[in-house]
Amino acid sequence: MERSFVMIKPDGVRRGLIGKIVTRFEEKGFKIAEARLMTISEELASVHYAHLQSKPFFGEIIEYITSGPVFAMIVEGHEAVRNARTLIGFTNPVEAAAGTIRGDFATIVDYNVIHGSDSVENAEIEIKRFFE
Ligand code: DAT
Ligand code: MG
Repeated sequence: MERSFVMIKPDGVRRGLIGKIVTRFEEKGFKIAEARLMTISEELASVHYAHLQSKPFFGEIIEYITSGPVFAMIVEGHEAVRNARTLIGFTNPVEAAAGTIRGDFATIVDYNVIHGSDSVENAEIEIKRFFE
């Protein structure tokens, strides 16, 4: 069964959305294989967002993702990576359809509530990074 790495970001945890978001994954048909509440170090954050290092908002996303606990999950299911991305919605909540997690729970790209791996290869890397 395919696996993806999903993480409810600090604003989602602060706003009390863990239950609602986990429910969406369960209702869609995913198995929650592992989950943990954790605080990300600046070092881990910089590795996770290394692909955005040259962006002007890099400093802000590091500050944001380390600002409080995140809820990290390994979700399992058929085409888990692509199905999770569909459930999560487009990066910018303005473009995310209603019914998606970002479409329903976020308004601004800086605080878009949740992360999901963008490829099977990256999912395995991120699972190792956050769970081993
Ligand atoms: P995604 O999270 O949909 O995979 P990404 O990997 O391109 O998108 O970017 C990672 C995160 O960085 C994204 O969830 C929110 C933040 N981000 C992306 N573009 C941004 C922008 N233009 N301004 C502020 N934050 C941004
Ligand atoms: Mg990404």
